[in-house]
Amino acid sequence: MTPANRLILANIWVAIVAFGLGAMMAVMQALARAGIELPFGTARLYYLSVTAHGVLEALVFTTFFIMALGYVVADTTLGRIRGMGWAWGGFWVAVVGTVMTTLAILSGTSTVLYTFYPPLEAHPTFYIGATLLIIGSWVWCGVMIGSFRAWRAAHREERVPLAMHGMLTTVAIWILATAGLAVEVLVFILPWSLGYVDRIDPIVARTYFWWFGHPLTYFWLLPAYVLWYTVIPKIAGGKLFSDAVTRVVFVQFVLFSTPVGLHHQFTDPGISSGWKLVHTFTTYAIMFPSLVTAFTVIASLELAGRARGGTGTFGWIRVLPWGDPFFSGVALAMLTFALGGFGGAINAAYAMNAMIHNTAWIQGHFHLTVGTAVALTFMGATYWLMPRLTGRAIAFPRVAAVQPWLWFVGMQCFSIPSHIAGLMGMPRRVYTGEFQGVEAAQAWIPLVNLSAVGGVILFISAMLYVGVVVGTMLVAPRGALLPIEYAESLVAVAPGPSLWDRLGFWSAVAVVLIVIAYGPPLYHLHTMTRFPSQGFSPF
Ligand code: HAS
Ligand code: CU
Repeated sequence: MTPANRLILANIWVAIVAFGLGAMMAVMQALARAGIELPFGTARLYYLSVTAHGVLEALVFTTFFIMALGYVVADTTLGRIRGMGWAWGGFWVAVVGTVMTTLAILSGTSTVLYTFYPPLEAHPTFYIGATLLIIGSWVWCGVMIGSFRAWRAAHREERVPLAMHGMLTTVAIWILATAGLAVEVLVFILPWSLGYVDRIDPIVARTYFWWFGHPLTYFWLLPAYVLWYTVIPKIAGGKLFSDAVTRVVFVQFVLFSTPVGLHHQFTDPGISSGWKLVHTFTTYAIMFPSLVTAFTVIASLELAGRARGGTGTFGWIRVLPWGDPFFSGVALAMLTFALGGFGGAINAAYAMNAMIHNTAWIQGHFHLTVGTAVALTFMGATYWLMPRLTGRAIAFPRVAAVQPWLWFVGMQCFSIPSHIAGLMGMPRRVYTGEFQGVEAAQAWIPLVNLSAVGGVILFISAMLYVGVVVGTMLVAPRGALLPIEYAESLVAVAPGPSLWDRLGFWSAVAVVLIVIAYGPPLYHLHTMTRFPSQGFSPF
């Protein structure tokens, strides 16, 4: 095995272990919510489990998988990864951080959910561990940029390969996003958690959190988009519709996804409605590149379907390689994202947000987006990567072929009732099966039960995924390595670098936009009379 593949697999393994543990937590939650008596069915364990699930899936699984994908793309498009020593160093720092945070959660001292909003207070090791995970990911950013710069020095006249362009925009978004998190954790949370100051300002902390938290969702999404644009057309037997459009789309994500975050705080006091409106505009702007993506990926799939002999208005869809778990995983992820994106447009509207904020709708929304558009793409990508990294064919191919469909069915079963229950007023993050017999809540119960059925289907799908991957490593014989190939563009690619390749420049523009979007509301918050709070650890 090549040194690069060893590094990539190490990252994938951490991702999969986190995913499997997180999935076990999730099924307990779904059953507890459905009122099924479990020996561990106490509020204390419920919230501990929600915290572990959110952190392991949304922060650990995603980050390690994205680092792995980044290395795959750098290695295959640039020819090599520069700074392998750094890459391993960053990996171990991130692993140590993950273990620290996970142990802090499992010890019951850090039940603060994945958003860790103060004044909920965790054990300091929770925050220190999370900081190490982020530092590890910054090293990954450095290795990605270093590998690119070394390649650029030798290829001055060439355009950066498209998949790498997408990955570099992901890196740019991550650096810009984590700057907000660094302020929140280093300036506010750590001194408070370590006892140097005894109070913390919840709104100020949340505002820095969402500076990070919103672009975080695009840090998750863009690596999935890299696969949708640059690999899936190839797998489906066609071409990417347009390389040029794709480059512009990725740059738009850098510009529009970073000066946004207040749409998570529409109901928070201390931030003026004018600045909330500014963030509403940027939120709608960020839908634009996804709408272009919808057009481009469907056009690319149609090209593939027609190349495979499909005819008629919809005949090309039927002939696509639905039996290939990478393809079906991604296609089902895309279909689910169409629904999740529609919900996002509702969240983003100030008035409609008031109906769904802090309701079960939100968990419905993000399980369609990060939980399926992203996670199901990554699961499918694992089936694509394993034979290409290890030379082993996927074990249990029939199980692998069914697994994405189960995820899709389970997720619709989980998320659609959550959306409906949210519209009916059911709060998110509330632990109770019967809602203390409250009259208005009785109508939610069948929906919660249906969600729990979805949760069980998702759990089965998750275990099949882990089973196939572990089985592949244990029982599948080693053969020749399959190549990692990227799709060609239908529209010819312009030869030399253009303005759209100048990611340093676009990142600088994004910094200006962040200063405009966050400078005045933060200045206002910091200069108002503040009422900081002491910490709370309810469990
Ligand atoms: Fe969101 C809350 C608005 C996208 C994740 N979001 C969340 C939270 C998470 C999250 C985790 O404005 C909860 C945070 C918490 O715990 O409090 N979201 C949006 C908008 C979009 C959006 C406007 N969200 C995402 C993505 C996420 C994600 C992506 C993760 C990866 N979201 C919000 C708002 C809130 C929010 C408010 C706060 C709510 C509140 O009150 O708390 C847009 O980016 C969506 C654009 C997407 C589209 C869909 C394009 C469709 C495509 C597929 C086409 C292909 C097809 C395949 C159909 C316009 C690209 C065809 C297949 C064949 C085989 C032919
Ligand atoms: Cu957001």
